Amino acid sequence: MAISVKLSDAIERGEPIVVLAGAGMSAESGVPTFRGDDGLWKNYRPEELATYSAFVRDPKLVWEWYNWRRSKIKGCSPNPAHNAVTLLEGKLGDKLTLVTQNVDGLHRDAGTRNYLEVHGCIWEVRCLKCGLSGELRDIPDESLPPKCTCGGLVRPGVVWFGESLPEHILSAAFRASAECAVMVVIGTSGVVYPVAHLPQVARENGAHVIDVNLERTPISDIADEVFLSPAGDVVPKLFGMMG
Ligand code: BV8
Ligand code: ZN
Repeated sequence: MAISVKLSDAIERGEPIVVLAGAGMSAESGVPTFRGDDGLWKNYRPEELATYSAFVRDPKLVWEWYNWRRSKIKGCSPNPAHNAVTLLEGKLGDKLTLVTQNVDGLHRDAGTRNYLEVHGCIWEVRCLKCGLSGELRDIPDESLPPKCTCGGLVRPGVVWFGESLPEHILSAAFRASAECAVMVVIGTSGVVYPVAHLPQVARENGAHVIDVNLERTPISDIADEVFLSPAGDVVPKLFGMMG
């Protein structure tokens, strides 16, 4: 039984669909969200740690926070919401655009092949000096902050507050949002810009906007349909798949 006729019709007709994912997508996998009561930010203010100036001021502290976060994510696996997106990609191919604010890498673990990681990836690193980037092997706390072979300081491959998002990724996300028939927003509080603007872009271009969250957010107010339920429960049903 279709719980969103508009979405089911769009999937059947192979119309372009955008899925916009936030931390709530990974919550049931055990990844702490940013602003929930177990939120990552609860112990720290974003300005303290997720900014370039914080990193330059105290790279070891910032690296310890990212090491802690990676240790929490390492034990997490994709949940039915991630798996449903992978199945939908199998059905829609490049008609599906997944825009994720999450840096946890769980969409990749779920087998989703194409996605726009607008805030980067916690498993990637980049050298401040030579720009060399790559995957992260485990870095023992005692050897933090890691140094590149060129001697430069290595940073987490994520977008910090006050940093611009990668231009080609951001423009692809805006373009997909402006061209989609339906946007499904999953688990975001809609406070971080410029990504929080995407549902408005979709709506202004005539898309049907669906919001999945545990609570209402500013995005709920502009959505055509709001499902206040856990993503792992609702998303498979929304995409017409069980479990
Ligand atoms: C930019 C990577 C141009 C790092 C992140 C003042 C000074 C400087 C900048 C600004 C400023 N005022 C505004 C700005 C712009 C700023 C911004 O928006 N700030 C906000 C806080 C006001 N944005 C930026 O700086 C961006 N860059 O604008 O560049 C510029 C340049 C210079 C100066 C100005 C502008 C860069 C933003 C990227 C920051 N990096 N992450 C890292 O991870 O360490 S953001 C971080 O928040 C994560 O990526 C996260 O994804 C993102 C958004 O949070 P959510 O995903 O929504 O998560 P949250 O916990 O908030 O919500 C979870 C939701 O899920 C909740 O609603 C909950 O109810 C729901 N939920 C929970 N469980 C479930 C569920 N839903 C369903 N099922 C469940 N089971
Ligand atoms: Zn280097």
